[in-house]
Amino acid sequence: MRILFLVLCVLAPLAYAQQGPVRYGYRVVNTYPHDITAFTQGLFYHEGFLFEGTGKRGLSKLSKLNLEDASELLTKSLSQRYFGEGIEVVDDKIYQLTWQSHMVFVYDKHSFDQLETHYNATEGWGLAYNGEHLILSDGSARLQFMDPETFAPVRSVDVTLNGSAIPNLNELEYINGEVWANVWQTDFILRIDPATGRVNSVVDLTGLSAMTELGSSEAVLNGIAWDADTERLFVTGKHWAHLFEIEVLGP
Ligand SMILES: [Ca+2]
Repeated sequence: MRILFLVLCVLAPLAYAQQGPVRYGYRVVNTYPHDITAFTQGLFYHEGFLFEGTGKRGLSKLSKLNLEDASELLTKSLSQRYFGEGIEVVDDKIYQLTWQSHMVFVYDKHSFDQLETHYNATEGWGLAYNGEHLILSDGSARLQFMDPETFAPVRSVDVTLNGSAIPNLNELEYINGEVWANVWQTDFILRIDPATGRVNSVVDLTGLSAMTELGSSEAVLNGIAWDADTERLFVTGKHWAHLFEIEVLGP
């Protein structure tokens, strides 16, 4: 049933992509190790390091990682009852969502000491930051823009492709004025206009998961990180043995 839903909601609109959004391909620039046991739910690159948030109860954590060898420099485990989701940095704070617990944890980015918590009314999936608001996905087609001080929603948009709402927006990244979103259980990243929710273009990462080992049946593309200083784009997946630097190729 879920597969049928995805075909109708995601793949069908993409089939008409030649009349709508541009479809981009990719090239692998570099391959790095990634912990195959990590159920990747949040990913960003900041000041020379990779930060990853993982899910599953009892295995959820926030980690600061060395890109080259995936060694863990700092880690904070969540309590057994929380399922970790998206992460993002704002100034000196790192935010971490939980899936269905409505809890948002805020840590000092240097020590991972917990500073505060916030309430999120919806499920927590992906998180990004546009320099003013945190951008949250909750598994639906909606992106919410949250005040970082209070985590209160300021506005929202529904993401559409050729007029159809695209649900299952998962891990997010804000890149040069666009929101990039993994669509859960697909090989597609949507490039979204944050003002209107319209999908400007699609990055098709078909074939990438075949270039790594997959650690479980839940191993799907999820994790986009942008190094704005050197303009490097990193992607990985849940239970993937590798993280890839990719270059997006024109249609
Ligand atoms: Ca991200």
